Amino acid sequence: MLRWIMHVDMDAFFASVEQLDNPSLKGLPVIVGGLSGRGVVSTCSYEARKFGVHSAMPMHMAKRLCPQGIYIQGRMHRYKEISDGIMEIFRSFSPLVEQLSVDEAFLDVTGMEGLYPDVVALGKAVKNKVYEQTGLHASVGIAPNKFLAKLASDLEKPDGLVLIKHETAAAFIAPMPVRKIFGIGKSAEAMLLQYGINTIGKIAAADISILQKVFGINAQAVHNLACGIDNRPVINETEAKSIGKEHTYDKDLYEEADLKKAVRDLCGETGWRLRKRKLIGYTVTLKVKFSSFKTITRSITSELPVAYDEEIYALALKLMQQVRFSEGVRLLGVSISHLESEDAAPVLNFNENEKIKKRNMAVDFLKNKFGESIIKRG
Ligand code: TTP
Ligand code: MG
Repeated sequence: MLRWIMHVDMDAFFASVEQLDNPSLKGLPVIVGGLSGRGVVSTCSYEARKFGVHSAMPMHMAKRLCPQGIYIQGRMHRYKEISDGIMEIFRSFSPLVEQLSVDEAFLDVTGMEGLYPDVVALGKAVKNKVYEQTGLHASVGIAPNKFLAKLASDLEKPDGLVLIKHETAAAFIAPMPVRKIFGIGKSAEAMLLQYGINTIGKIAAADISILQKVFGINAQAVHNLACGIDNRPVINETEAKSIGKEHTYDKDLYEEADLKKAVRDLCGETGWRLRKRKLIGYTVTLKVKFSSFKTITRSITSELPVAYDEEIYALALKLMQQVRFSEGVRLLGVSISHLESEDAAPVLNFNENEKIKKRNMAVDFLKNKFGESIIKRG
């Protein structure tokens, strides 16, 4: 059956909320993030992007690029509050809503366009309602599937609305660079270039045997995406499922090296549990309980699905940078949520981490056989 999938993503979300709560900041380069020494940029307003500032950039670098910027410490609970309201609005348009992160979701709106002049009018109605009820702008992509809808919502940001039609989808994406495909990174891009493949259209036209050399067992999945085909359903997440592991330490941890090693071990145990259930996840959460029993959690959502220890650890490290370790740590926890079946993900980080995959498989084999305490990364 032909579907209509909508992807909605808020524009410069955290920064827009700051401008909403303090209208004198409208039109100014607003940068939101951690303001401590090792802080990074969470996001910035489009005015600040002109200076080259972007998400995940160290704060000190942003300050160099944009000294006149207005720097604001993030207020997660406020963003979460607004996010909840936005998700509620989405649910008023469709019963099938899959929240991807704090500011984006997929809506399966198949059939609902019948209530409007056309599906674009439905997209406009969603944007308008979000704006009326929150004062914030969203960008919308409407397409036959998740892959195309997400790609579309990004094309005319901010305040964008892009429709990709069923009949023209393949032709529409054909001239785009290969990196637009979920999961194609720098090294896959370089390998493809060796075969003269530099656009999505050329992947679609390529011999599957060539794609196998680059993508291994994921060749068919990549080929499908390049042809505009993606059958993943929109999954209504009614319960917040997560998998993880936490540990209370005999002695409080103080040293950075000890903390990192502990987090790394927890990532290994989380990854193993995830892979045992044949799942992948998008959001990694780090929990820290300090000597004073003060407890905090920090989360990060990855664009790509993660399943391997190293991928989980890389995200957990980013989260560690957002935490001020000013006292001892009693407990650490790592968990992963926004889970999907391994098969539901279009492609994992393939290629880039063929080696990582083999290493994880070897570790899993031993853990499955002898129990999870048998092996920890050196
Ligand atoms: P995004 O939707 O990726 O970014 P954005 O909404 O700020 O900007 P736009 O969509 O218009 O390009 O992420 C949503 C929020 O998630 C963002 O406002 C801040 C947070 N975030 C981080 O904290 N760290 C990150 O590295 C990224 C990418 C986002
Ligand atoms: Mg956004």
